[in-house]
Amino acid sequence: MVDASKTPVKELDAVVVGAGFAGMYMLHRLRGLGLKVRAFERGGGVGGTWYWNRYPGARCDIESMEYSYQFSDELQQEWVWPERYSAQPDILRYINHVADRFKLRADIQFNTKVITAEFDETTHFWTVETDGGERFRAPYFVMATGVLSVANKPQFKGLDSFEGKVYHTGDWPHEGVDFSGKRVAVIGTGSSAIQAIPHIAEQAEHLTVFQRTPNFSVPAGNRPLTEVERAAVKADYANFRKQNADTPFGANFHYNWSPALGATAEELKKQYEDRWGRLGGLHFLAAFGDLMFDLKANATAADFIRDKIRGVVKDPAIADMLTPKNAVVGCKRLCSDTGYFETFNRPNVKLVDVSEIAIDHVTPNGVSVGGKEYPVDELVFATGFDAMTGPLLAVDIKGKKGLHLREKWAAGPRTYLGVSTVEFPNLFFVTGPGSPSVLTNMLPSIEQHVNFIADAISHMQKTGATLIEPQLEAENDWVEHVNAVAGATLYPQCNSWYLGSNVPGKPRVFMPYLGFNVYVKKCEEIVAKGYEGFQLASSGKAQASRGRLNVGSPLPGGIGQRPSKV
Ligand code: N01
Repeated sequence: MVDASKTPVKELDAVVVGAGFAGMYMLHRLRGLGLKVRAFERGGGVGGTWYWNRYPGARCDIESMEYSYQFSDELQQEWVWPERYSAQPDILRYINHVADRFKLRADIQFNTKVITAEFDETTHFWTVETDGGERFRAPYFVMATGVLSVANKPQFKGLDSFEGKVYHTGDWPHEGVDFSGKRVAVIGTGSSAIQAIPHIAEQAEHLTVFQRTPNFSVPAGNRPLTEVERAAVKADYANFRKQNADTPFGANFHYNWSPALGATAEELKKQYEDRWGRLGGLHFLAAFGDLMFDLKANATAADFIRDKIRGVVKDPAIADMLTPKNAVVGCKRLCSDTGYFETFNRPNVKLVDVSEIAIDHVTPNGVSVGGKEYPVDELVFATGFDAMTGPLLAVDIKGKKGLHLREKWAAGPRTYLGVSTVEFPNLFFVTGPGSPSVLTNMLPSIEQHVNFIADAISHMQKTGATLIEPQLEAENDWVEHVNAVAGATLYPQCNSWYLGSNVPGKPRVFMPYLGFNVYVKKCEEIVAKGYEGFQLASSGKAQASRGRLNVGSPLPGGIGQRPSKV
């Protein structure tokens, strides 16, 4: 083990953690400001989510022509997306192309984890330390670590005794996995499982799926893109992007804003059938304007999907197990599939309900539920992630007066705009908790955040400021606003990872902000008012913020807690 305190500290202008879509664009923008930047990436290559999630069937649920960078028109004009929804290898190919085209690799240090970061109140510099024992010092520190990059892997009793191989969808072997002739188990039925299960079922001798909660899923409607379709978007890409940006999800979901409540049976059927058959996937949630606001409206969508499941799955008992009861469509992320429900008609697939009786342990040769052992050769965890806060708290970040970020956020994350947090000056999050991020097309969200951060840094350089930190009042107001917006919808009503409820012991807090277009406008207003809600100061002349956290005692509640006043 290298003693980091003895290694010389290398000087940089900015440290970026992560080299996925967010980290790469951050690096590009900061280099454009003339800064000496280094991005640290724990993986051996670029791509983040798309580097790690190589499970069979991994595919994006946002359309390819939208799930791509827009900062370079040459890039968006020259790139050719083969399919309507891109498969993981195509996205990884794209992001590697971007790394080469903009010569980003020279400033990315791969196979390197940042493990600690500490702010110096005198110099206004951050010092970060890597797992290789290197130390770097820089005035700006950006966490571009993604929102779904820390795996949630339940530690079932006996797991270590399992004699076969164990995989997690979010950390899939690069060489792929051949399940031929194997008895495979998949634990979980979220988006990752729903994409992987049809592929594994085709290859494996036998597949057992352990389902704790059935999920709503809509056929993606994936198909090759035609040259005519690509050309139509490229003919006016800027306008296409602008129109999509002016929506709550930052995506072209063909919104129909009229309410489901009051619609005739024919109108309901027409919208839902069109979105089930032609538009597919997440377009389903944009069928009516009140689906995420009114339980009765939502029930019309839920009933439609339930009928579809019963129509597809031949065995009524299995269809019933796969049908979400008393559940709100979209409350958990709506899944997008290709042949998921059909897979349960296969003779080599078994569905095991673990909602009432949980998996009690793993044996050397199988999975045991309620005393019954299901024999298995290989085990796939499709059990999701410690979302949003997990990747940020994986680094031990120490702000003013030695306050640890995980201490400050013990009762849930608190941020201003999802970009920054009081007591941690010059630290920026890309798509942090309190930002629209996971409820949007991630690419425009990432670009908007990166631009906001790069512009703030540019502003600091022009004005001579060496410190930027949100004011406590602004942060408190933002947390309250995020809560108020979420509280007016159906989103906080279920046990989703948006609320952290998939990770035992995690504070139940609704983390994302709802409304991409509103958020962007708010950010623009804040900038126009001279970074309203932030304090900017020069080294040695830092103003006291308008309030002060009680260091060491976490605030009672974070983003997603019910507001005390609305
Ligand atoms: O993870 P999840 P994911 N015993 O948390 C179950 C994005 N994504 O990796 O619902 C038994 O959704 C858990 O059960 P329950 C997308 O944003 C996008 O699938 O908690 N089961 C659930 O069924 C997505 O939402 C794409 O009761 C256990 C599953 O594991 C996000 O990533 C593709 C368990 C986890 O589902 C995460 O999706 C893939 C236990 N102890 C992912 N613990 C696309 O773009 C957990 N589970 C299409």
